[in-house]
Amino acid sequence: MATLFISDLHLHPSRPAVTDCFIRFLEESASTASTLYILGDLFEVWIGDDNPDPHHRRVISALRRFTDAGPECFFARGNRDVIIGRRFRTETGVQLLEESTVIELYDTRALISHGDELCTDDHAYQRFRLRARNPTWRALFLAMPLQARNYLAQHLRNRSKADTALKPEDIIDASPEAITDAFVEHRVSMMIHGHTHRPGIQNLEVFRKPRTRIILGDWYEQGSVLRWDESGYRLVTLPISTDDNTP
Ligand SMILES: [Mn+2]
Repeated sequence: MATLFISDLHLHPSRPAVTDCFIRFLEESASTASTLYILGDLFEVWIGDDNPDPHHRRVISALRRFTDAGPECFFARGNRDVIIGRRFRTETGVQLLEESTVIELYDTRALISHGDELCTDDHAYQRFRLRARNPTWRALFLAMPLQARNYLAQHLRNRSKADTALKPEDIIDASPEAITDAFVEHRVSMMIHGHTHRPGIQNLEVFRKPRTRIILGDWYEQGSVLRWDESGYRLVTLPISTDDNTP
């Protein structure tokens, strides 16, 4: 059985083919995966678990069918879906993770996170990040009527360049110092994260020890999955059908 990692799907009603690809991926993985880690930005925007948007409800139902079928599913919030909460957890059966989590897989200690905390050179973004993760700010936002939250979320997306970015070059990359610090602080030889939309597997040496950094890809042009089983780990891509009439 495989352990799967995904991030940065940015699911949105305007891109139904990506949502179809994700739901197909869940259906196919339900019998072949033991665990799925979703490392943030599953949704393009999340204004609260009480949003009745049919697109979101469809994704929630698909996740529920997946967890009911057997695999465990863990979710680390990204900057787009940072306020996902308890109701989402109950409805989907996924387990919510802290911002950074250390897991052990095939004798490897791995740090998993969304990855935005590593982009310390982007000061404006880090200020936004602190506010969005502040419980008081979150409670105030969630107390607003849905329509007002929708409006505010649109406004924030339009205003912040980093937040509307669809291409890797628009997102400031992780800082080398933050990467080194994270390896040392968490005493891990591996880290897995998304957010930067620059997929790849990097073999590094940090304080004379070999370390591996795996960056997950986004789901704009194709699906991107890290698959890890007894035979090792690899990044694989999934086709997104652009023909909506495909049966
Ligand atoms: Mn992100």
